[in-house]
Amino acid sequence: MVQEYGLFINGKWQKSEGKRFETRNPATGEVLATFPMATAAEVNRAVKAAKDAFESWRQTPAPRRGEILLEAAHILRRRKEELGRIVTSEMGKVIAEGRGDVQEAIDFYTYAAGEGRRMFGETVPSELPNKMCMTVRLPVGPVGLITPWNFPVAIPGWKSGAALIAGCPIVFKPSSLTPWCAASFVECLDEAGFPPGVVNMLTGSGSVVGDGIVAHPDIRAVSFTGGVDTGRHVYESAAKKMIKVGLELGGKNAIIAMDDANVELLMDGVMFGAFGTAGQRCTATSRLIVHEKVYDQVVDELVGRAEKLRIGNPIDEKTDMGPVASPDQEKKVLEYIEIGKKEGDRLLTGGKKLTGGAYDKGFFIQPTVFAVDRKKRLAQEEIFGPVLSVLKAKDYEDAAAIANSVVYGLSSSIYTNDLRWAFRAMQDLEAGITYVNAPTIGAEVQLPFGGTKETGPTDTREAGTTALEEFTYWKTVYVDYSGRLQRAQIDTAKLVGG
Ligand code: TXE
Repeated sequence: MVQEYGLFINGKWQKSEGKRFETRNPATGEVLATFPMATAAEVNRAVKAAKDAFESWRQTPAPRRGEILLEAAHILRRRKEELGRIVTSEMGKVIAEGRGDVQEAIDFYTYAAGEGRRMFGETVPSELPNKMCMTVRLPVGPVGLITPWNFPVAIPGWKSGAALIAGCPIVFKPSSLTPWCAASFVECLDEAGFPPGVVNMLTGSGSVVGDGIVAHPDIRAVSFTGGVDTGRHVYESAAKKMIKVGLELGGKNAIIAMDDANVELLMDGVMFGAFGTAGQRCTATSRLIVHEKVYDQVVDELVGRAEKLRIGNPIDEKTDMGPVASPDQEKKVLEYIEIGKKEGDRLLTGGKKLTGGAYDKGFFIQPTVFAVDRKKRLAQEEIFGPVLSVLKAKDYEDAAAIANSVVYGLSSSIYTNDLRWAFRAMQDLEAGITYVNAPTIGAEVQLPFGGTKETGPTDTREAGTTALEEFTYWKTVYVDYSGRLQRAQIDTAKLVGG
């Protein structure tokens, strides 16, 4: 029996008036569960529940909110193996990464729980006597969280952890490819004891549910991760209401390999960065920019390593790379492979859909490597699949110029043992993240995560100490205990004898 889920509104799983859709395993085609397409009226109901819950949630002391988050982290830990398997079954990443996806949510909830006892503001001296000045963070109100399929527990974990500790009730819409992961995550939040209305989840279409949440007058901030076109649309819609928007929209991340790089270490990093999660991470290594002196050696090793990867069912511990997540993803990646061939890029290995036997049931694509010229589409556009473009550079300056020649700016990396190049990369690469001697993936939750250029506006950052920015505003407070009117800028002149 395939499980049938409802919508989670006001602390209860509820039946929907909407049509139903099913979610499938991208490795086997098996139907996993069915979900409702929420209607516009149900969007309104969820937002109303969040709005009604706001008053008491904002007044719940932040350390108390933190205790519920910590409880959620414990529940997620208890269910980690089960949730990891759900991630792998529904999204297709290998099981070690499925567990990692859940671990990221556990880590962030643990971190965010502690934030409930910090949430630092500032106290600063006043220019007048017997007067105190400080800043405090306040929650913006009910917020919308719209998430993609590639980190189906981790990204909802980041967004909801920050919103909830800040004091904002959430209306959460997951990707229609991974609603089972989202529902299982929400079950954990429900068990942790968030009051009714504080957590709401709606499944359904981008146009009805996504747009409906963003445009709703009572939604006071939106956090979105997904494609650039959708992100731009969300940004425009939110701008009309003058609300805060956090956007994380992908990348075209590069590793620079200098001529002194440790090639073994580089290969380990490139394999994980380019083919981990079948290349479907916003931080995936999509370009490898190699110093001309080591180019031939690196390309040889790379092809050998890529051809050794074991492709198969991601639930099998021995599998190195699973399928891509959906027929649309498969189509898009295969189209890019054709574009590469048509534009004259040199196919070094891979380039085909895997067929025969169990492969016929899923969306398996060979790990693919192209030698690419810097202006070609494969060197410029996000592919979001197991396709790596290798480019040749004359020296560090040339490599950095190639790295920066794309519209995105999420992650970046350099492999070198020369301090000069490492420090130059830290300052020169136009990206929100730079790794030294590690691949472009591997974010830790206690540090900010986000990008520049078309990856998204730089004023918000998920995770880390900056996570609260998306969901809070600063209130400046002046307390005058002098017992008389003191005029800033006017009475201060007297203090200096004016
Ligand atoms: O993303 P969408 P998709 C990139 C990647 C991928 C492409 C498309 O290149 O191939 O985007 O993926 C919701 N208003 N990334 O189609 O459509 C939608 O239901 C509000 C990079 O999955 O952007 C889902 O919940 N919301 C990325 C979410 O937006 C709307 C990760 C993302 O879906 C909406 C994923 C609307 N009008 C894909 N329409 C990354 N940065 O890592 C859709 N949605």
